[in-house]
Amino acid sequence: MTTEARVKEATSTFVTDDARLNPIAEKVLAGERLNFEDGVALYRSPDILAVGWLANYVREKLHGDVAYFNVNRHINPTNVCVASCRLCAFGRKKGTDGTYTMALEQAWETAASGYSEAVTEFHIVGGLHPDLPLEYFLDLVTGLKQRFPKVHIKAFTMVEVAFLARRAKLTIPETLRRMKEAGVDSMPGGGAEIFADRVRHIICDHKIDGSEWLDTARMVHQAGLKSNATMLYGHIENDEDRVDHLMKLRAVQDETNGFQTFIPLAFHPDNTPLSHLPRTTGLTDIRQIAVSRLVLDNFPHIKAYWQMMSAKIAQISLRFGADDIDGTVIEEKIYHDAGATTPQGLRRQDLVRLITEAGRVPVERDTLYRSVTRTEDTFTVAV
Ligand code: V47
Repeated sequence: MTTEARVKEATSTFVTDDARLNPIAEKVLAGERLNFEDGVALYRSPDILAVGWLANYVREKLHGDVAYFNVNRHINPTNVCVASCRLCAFGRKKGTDGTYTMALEQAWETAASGYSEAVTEFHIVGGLHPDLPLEYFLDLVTGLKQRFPKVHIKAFTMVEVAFLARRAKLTIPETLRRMKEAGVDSMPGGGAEIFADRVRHIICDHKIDGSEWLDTARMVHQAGLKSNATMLYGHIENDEDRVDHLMKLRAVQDETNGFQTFIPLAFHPDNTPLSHLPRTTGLTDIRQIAVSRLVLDNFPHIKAYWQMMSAKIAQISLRFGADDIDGTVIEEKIYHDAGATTPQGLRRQDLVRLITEAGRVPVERDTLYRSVTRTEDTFTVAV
C-alpha cells in the first residue's frame, strides 16, 4: 500500500468522541510534529482508546509487528549515595544500616551469576558514593570486558557521569573518554526524573538539574555513545511538566540523534519519603506510553519496562505505542527497594510468551537493536 493510501485509510478509520483529538489525529496521520498544547490535550483526553490508536499507528509505521526484548543483567555496585532524593528507596547515606559496596571481585562474580542464558548486556548503575573514585568504576568495567568480551556494557547515568567527573576534577568529555576506553559501550537513561525545577527541587534536590542532565546527554552523544532517556512520572508533577520534559528531550534528539529509547518510569512510593502518594494506575501507565510515542517523533524506540509497570501492563502497552519491553533483568534492586511486587527477573521464554500473546513478533536484540541469534549457551549479533 502506498503511504498516501495508508494515510487515507487510517484517516477514515480514526473515530473519537473527543473533538480535541481530531486536529491532533490529522497531524499524526500526516506525519507532522505535535506541539505543547497537543501534548497536554493527549494527557487530558478521556478517550484513551483513541489516543492509543494513534500511538499504535505510529508504532506500527516504525516497527510493524516487531517487539524487542533483550537478555540482560543489572549490576548495582553500591547503594551508598550522597544525594538524599525523596523519590528513592535504594540510596543510603554512608555508615547507615543496609548499605553495601561491592569489592571489584564481588561485582565480577555477580556479573557471572545468571550468565547461563548468555547475557548480551550488563546494565550498571548505582549510588553517588562519596569515596569511590572514578578508577574503581573504570576498573570494574575493564574487568568485566576482560571476563565477558562479548557483553555490551551499558553503564552510568548522566548523574553518575557528572558526579564522577566533578570528583575526579576532570571535564565531562575527558571522563567519557576514559569510560569509553575502559569498555563502556552506551549509557542508560536514568536520573532524568522530571526536568522542571519546581518538581526537581522537591523530589531530587541534590541531583544535577535538568539542563545539566541534558547537557551531559549532549556530550555523551558527541563522544559517540548512544544513550537512553527516562522520565519519572506519577508523583507531584502535572501534565505540563510531563510535556515540557518530553519536548526538552525531543529538542536534544533533534541536535544529536543519540537517544535510542525512551523509558517512562512510574513512581513507586513505598519506603521513600513520598510514601503517602498513591501508586500510578494501569490507565496512567498506558497513557504515558502512548503520549510518549506521539510526542517523541524522533525517538526510534519506546520501552514499556515490565519490571516497573508489571508484565501485564507492559504486554498491553505493545498495542499502545511501545515496541520494547526491556529484558530478563536478573536482580532488579531499585524498584524492589521501593515496594515493586514484580519478580526480580524473567526468563527469555517468559518474555517471548508475553510478546507473542500480544500478537507481536518477538525479536531478541542487543543493546544497539541488532538482532541476536542464539544457540544453546551462546549468541551471535547481526551486523
Ligand atoms: O534514575 C528511582 C528511577 C531510575 C524510584 O536505560 C524510581 O534501558 C520509581 O533508569 N520509583 C533507574 N522509579 C532505572 C532506569 C532504567 C531502568 C530500565 C532501563 C533503563 C535503560 C533505565 O529509576 C532512576 C529513577 O528515575 N527510580 N527510585 C522509585 N522509588
